[in-house]
Amino acid sequence: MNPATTQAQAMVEALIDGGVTDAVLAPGSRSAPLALTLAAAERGGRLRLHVRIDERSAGFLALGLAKRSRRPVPVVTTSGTAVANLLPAVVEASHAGVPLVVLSADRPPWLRGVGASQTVDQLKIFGEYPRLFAEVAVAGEGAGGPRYWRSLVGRALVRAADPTDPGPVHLNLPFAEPLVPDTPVGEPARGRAVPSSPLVQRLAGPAASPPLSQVVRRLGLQEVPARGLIVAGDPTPGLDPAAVVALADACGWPIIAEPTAGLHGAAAWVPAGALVAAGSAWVAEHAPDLVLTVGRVGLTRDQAALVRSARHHVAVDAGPRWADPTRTAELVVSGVPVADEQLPDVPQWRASWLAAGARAAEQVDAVLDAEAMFSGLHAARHVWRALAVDAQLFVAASWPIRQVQLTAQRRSGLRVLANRGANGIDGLIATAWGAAVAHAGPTVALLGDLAFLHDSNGLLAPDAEARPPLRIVVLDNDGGGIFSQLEQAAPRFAADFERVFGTPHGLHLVGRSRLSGIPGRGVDDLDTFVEAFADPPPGVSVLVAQVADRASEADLLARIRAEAIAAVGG
Ligand SMILES: Cc1ncc(C[n+]2csc(CCOP(=O)(O)OP(=O)(O)O)c2C)c(N)n1
Repeated sequence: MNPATTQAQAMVEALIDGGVTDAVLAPGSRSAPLALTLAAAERGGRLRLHVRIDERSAGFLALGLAKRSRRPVPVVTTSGTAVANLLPAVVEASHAGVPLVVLSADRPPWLRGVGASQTVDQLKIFGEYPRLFAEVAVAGEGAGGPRYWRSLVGRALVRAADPTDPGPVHLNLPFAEPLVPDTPVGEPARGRAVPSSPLVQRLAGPAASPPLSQVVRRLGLQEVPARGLIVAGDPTPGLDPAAVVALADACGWPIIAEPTAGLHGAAAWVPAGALVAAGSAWVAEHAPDLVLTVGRVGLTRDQAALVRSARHHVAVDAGPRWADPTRTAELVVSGVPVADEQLPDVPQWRASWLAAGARAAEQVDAVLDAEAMFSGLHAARHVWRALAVDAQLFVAASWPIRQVQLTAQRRSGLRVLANRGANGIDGLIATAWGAAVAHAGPTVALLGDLAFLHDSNGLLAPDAEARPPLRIVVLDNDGGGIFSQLEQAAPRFAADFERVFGTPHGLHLVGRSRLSGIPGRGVDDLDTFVEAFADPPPGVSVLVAQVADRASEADLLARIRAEAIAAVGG
């Protein structure tokens, strides 16, 4: 089967699974993979297909079908002005809140803007009218495959039919040749032409906290699984950490949390959770039956693998663009579920995760304590331990947040923030300054040296402006340390690594602070760091920790990982 037809089959299968009963089509060549698949589906009695010559009429026909049936109805066109002819129907669908699903075929990107026939700019061609627009990857090697297509179609259907804001959605589908298969297209069938996974569904409207029994029934389960796990990332608006703790405690589930989740004080919180997730053999033996992700997860690849390992995945997110980077969620709920029935009592499940976490955390401490060099991990561990309960920690979303995640111990208090929306290393001093002004206690910002330099103008404030109690701790490893932990650090890239990734600068950061009138101090060993950290000057100040070189830090991390995985039993 050619890739375009495989993709069309997976997408049509997902549409049918998502409740689509009718589809409208206008003829064309680029849309052939979808046209043939829809015709085969109709032959198999799986949907009704309606054909019109004029795309404008096709659009309105689909609108009428969707309006009356209150079900999403796809309209399929070829590329070029065929798509433009759908605008009136899309506008009406947007204003009237009708779930019209536009599937426009397109030429692949390499045939655009070069005078190829019937090729116009179709990206966001309907402007702000659709509730969701996606340019779909060209099918083929590395394009994501059935899981991606099913996830995307599932999202589009859920968004189109969102009870609080229904409306049109637009998927632009570049198809590369060959557009037709050698043999007649078979009818799409679950588990035959394409491997299937459950299609994502959304339960209830915004901010609703559903009963847990309702959630598990929707997954097709008879009872709440004892082997459940919560993986909590950066909280999206409206998510209450206390509700996560209540659910975990009621169900006896452990929690693996990213630092900004606000869950590091919970009894269910697994210390060094990211390292437990890295113990693949241990995780295979303890594969959860249900993973509940809360907010935006995605700090480590091991955590993503853990989410993928679960039999069922429910995402908790109140937003219209819910987080599901693994594209495995079967169900999206807007609020943290509330436990509402008698749950199985399996105390050893949570205990085994907590014990694995304790073993991993012990190794982290043992390796750091035995290490002579002063690293960012040592500094991050100390900052976490030493901050008062009313303090706030603002942490850069690159290596520093991972250093915190690896070394954090269970503790009370301490609000942890980061710019996790886009994980940029820009504007961090000014963001921390703003957060410090809005916070009643002291604030510490933990940044790398590149992040510090990126926003060194953030240190500038006119004389009359407030100086909040803000300590900016710079972990200075002279360049981007995170890159030493990624694939580009492999020896075969050594000739270019420092120039294009590491970007050392050799600058004196204390001097840079003083230039802006901000008191600064530099330290280069743990004891002096501890002593300086305990004694901040009033107002805004900078403490530069000259830590080990980037390669040594990466080596230290690798040793910690290996020791922790061995201790976990992975
Ligand atoms: C605005 C912006 N530019 C580039 C990046 C890509 N990036 C991610 S981490 C990083 C290096 C960060 O270096 P540093 O702040 O010194 O922290 P370290 O990794 O050494 O701890 C870069 C350039 C980004 N996230 N945001």
